[in-house]
Amino acid sequence: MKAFRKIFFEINQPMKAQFIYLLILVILLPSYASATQTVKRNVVFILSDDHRFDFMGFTGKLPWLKTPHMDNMAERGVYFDQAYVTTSLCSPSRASILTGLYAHTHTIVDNQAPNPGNLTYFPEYLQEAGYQTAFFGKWHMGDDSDDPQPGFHHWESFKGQGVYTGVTLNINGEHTSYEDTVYTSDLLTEHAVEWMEQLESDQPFFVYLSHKAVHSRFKQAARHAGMYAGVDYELPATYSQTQGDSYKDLLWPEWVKEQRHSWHGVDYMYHAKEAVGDLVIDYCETLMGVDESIGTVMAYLEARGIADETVVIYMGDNGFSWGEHGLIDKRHFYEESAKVPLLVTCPDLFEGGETLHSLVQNIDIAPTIMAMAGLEKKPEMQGDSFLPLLVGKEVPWRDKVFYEYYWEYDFPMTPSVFGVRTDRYKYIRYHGLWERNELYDLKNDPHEMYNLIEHPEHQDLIRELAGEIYDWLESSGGMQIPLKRTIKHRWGDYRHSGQY
Ligand SMILES: [Ca+2]
Repeated sequence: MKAFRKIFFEINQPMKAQFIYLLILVILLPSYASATQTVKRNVVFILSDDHRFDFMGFTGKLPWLKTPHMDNMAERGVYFDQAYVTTSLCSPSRASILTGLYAHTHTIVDNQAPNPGNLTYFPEYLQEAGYQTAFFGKWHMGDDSDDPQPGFHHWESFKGQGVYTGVTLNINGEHTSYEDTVYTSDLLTEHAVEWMEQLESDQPFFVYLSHKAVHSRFKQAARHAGMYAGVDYELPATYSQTQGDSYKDLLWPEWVKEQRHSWHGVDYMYHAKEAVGDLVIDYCETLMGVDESIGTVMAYLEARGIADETVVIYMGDNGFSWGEHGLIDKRHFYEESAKVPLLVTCPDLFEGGETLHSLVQNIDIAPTIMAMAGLEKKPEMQGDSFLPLLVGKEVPWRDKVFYEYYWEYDFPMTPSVFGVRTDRYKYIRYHGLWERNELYDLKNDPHEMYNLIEHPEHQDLIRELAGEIYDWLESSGGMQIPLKRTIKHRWGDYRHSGQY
């Protein structure tokens, strides 16, 4: 001690200050470290294609629908009943999930738009943090390629939309074709489990299990064929208004009437004369394969003893209309198109059985999974981590979500759309055609039946919401309408087939 005192008093003043600072740091460091130390959670992210938000057993929307494993997730975890995509279309939404960016920022604004080559996918940050990462299934984002993508140690994918049976997988650069008897949802799940099984136990892992299901043309696993035979699909409240002229009194835009008889309308769905109810049954039987995939993953995690500590997220890439407004499919900004299922479980982190009403979006997935790994989101990311909401922390959160969809050459019946949705109102603004816009009061009109766009008492609100759309676009580099080079015959347009 004497020697220490001697040295301490003999050193000069600046050195003394430094010494004291270091001493304080040494004393404080252990407690600081334990306060900020975050467990690197294992994360399994299961993404389905075109699964709308309310077609799950526990929502009660369809009394005959069975999704026992989604129901189980809702019981074990949190169900977000206000989860939206920022663009309701496969490629833009997938790019937003992977980057945390809006479509006008990442620029993959439709299913044809090329990858700009300058995007960073959040699993790349997980790799840097020591994670083992793997991708299984549908990529379908920026170019029609099945090549391995950055961010994944293990890769299994197929080109474009993929197929339900007899798939050819690019597995880490090598192609393997499977028999027609092999159902793609099962195969991808099996491979994801096999990959988790071979990992060293001390490596944190991230699995991105990305189903082809339930995209059209729907094809159920053989074991699920006929399970809903004979059930009744109750047509939605807004199904019939464009059969005649009653939509005019409700102030619906004309494009909605026009689209009724098209690839994406109930009177000429996929250019065939089919009944909505029959397709809904195929869709729901196909969904059963996704539900069982969740069940298989959960059973594996249970068997390994890590079900409570692992974060499992189930989400859809966009919603789907089944007859609402006389439409099928997605792209537009009505609820069933823009809203997606979102379920999260991790019993070690938060209790189950809760429904959260916060407005969350696909751009929040990257920051949230990074937070699960103990990482801060990157400053350029436009979404936010909803981890604090899951664990019940009071944090400032957005009170509105924005929406964009850019007109596609292949499906010209849906116009470009910009929109904003608050907890009560939705304003939809069309771009590039002679058309009225829309305002809905979702509290009093959950089916989006009564367009309030002309109501005098709502003009101030409409004007304010229009301003907020422009504030959002201006502040995020979205004031240019993206134009992509497209020289081909239109794919989904029977009126102008064979024309450039
Ligand atoms: Ca999709």
